[in-house]
Amino acid sequence: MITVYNQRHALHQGKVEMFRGQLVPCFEVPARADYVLQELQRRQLGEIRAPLDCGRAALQRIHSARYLDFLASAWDEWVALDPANAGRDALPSVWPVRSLRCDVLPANFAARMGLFSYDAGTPLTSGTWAAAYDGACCAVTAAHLVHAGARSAFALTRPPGHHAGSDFFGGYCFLNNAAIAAQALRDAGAARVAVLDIDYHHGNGTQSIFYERADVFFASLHGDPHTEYPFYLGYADELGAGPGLGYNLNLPLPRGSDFARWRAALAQALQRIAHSGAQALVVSLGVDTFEGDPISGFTLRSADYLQVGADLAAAGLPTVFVFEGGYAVDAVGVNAVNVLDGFAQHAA
Ligand code: Q9C
Ligand code: ZN
Repeated sequence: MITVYNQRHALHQGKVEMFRGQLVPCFEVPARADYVLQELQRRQLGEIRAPLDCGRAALQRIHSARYLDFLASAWDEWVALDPANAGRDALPSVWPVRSLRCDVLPANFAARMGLFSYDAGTPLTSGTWAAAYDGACCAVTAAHLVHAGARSAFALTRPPGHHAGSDFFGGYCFLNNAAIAAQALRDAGAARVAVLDIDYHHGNGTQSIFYERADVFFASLHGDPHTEYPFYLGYADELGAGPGLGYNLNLPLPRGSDFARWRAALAQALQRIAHSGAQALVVSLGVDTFEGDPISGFTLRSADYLQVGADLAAAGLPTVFVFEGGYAVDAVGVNAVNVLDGFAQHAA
């Protein structure tokens, strides 16, 4: 398993997120990726390399130009408002809901923060753009390695990506690394690609990006959005639309679900992926399904992740893994690497 590691991930270092009326310390911290890297090295799971510069064009296959322009200049605009902002994270606090306009690009910075986001839990920091850009390049580099014949590759980066849509950030995500990888595989010549999202939270960004497309099948296992973030997407009746009808699969599971129940849903998703005609697989690898995760509600144990990797390998597809959530920091390295190790041990 080759790992493409984002050496600049720690440039994105949020201080606080809004939670129940208070600013609380961020759950999505640089140590998460450090622990995964450490565990990869400890178990000598394979070569670790740096990403190639994929260029803004690869990002623009998924994200709108005005959103990328905003992200690239947001920090400078934030500091220009008040030099004291240099020591604070930027968080949105106003959003255009139903009946308000999304087509007008306001000059006001706070108004644009809201236009391009959907929650107040995703701080934008001085290094967010640099870290997210290099992370997207890790995903593209991993996709190219797999397209060139590698059985699998792992994009080890943060911030995560699966909640980010074509023109919005949220859920700790800015650029949708998994979607960018899937598109890179398509652009390299794979006729059909599947994205399997096993993070605890529904991958609303990825779903929305591919919802009307038949060339990218999206499947997600996640906490039931009736009770779990991101609440407003991820229900079982979302099947895709237009040409994409039948190419979206949501398998919401109740909070508290154990590995047996989760694994049965995984089998269902893999069966649908097998029937989708996908030539390659992108896995949004979140390990916030872990029993010890501080913000999630499933009860997977560390050893279960070896089995998850084995099940994914049995699908037999060239596979790009993209790191997403997982907030039990002490266990995130073992859990994520268990998936990769289980895969590597069972990959033909
Ligand atoms: N105080 C990912 O796993 N907020 N994003 C939860 C916790 C949002 C998770 C509230 C969770 C987003 C990539
Ligand atoms: Zn998550």
